[in-house]
Order: sequence, then structure tokens, then C-alpha cells
Amino acid sequence: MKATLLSATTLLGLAFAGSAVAQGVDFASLDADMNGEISFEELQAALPNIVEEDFSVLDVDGSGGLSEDEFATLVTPPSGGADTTTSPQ
Ligand SMILES: [Ca+2]
Ligand SMILES: [Ca+2]
Repeated sequence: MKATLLSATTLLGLAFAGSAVAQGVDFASLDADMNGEISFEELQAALPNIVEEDFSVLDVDGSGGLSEDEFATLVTPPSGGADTTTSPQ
């Protein structure tokens, strides 16, 4: 099964979220209950502007939480990388 394609709108949202994540939020700190996945509520605690639509796109396997791999999608720009507005620290 192919993963849901990211819409342009979603990409804009993720770019915003990604910049917030880049400000020092990591997987371990987001996973408040340490169950190995980041729930929508856990993600929303760090990214108040994230919407369930974005979350469901990130949750590729539909488990209801983001694994580390799925979370990596949030912090790593999708293929292409033409938009390099985030400068390396
Ligand atoms: Ca969790
Ligand atoms: Ca998942």
C-alpha cells in the first residue's frame, strides 16, 4: 500500500511544524507516556497548531501514534529538499 500523498497544503503545515520541532523538540521529550509512539495529544502539546489531518498523514500505518520513523518524517523534509529555509545549526 502506498502512503498517502502529502498535499501541498499539508506540506505547508508540516513545514511549519518542522520548524517548531527544529527548535529543540525531540521524539523522547514528546512521548510523554513513553509508550514508544507520539499520540496526537502529545504532538499537540508541542505543536498547538497541528491538526488531526496533518497527524493522520504522518501516521502512515494508522496506528494512532507516531513511531520514531513516522516522527522523522516531520523533522526531515520530504524528498526534493528544494526548500532549504532551515539553516543547519
Ligand atoms: Ca506516547
Ligand atoms: Ca503510526
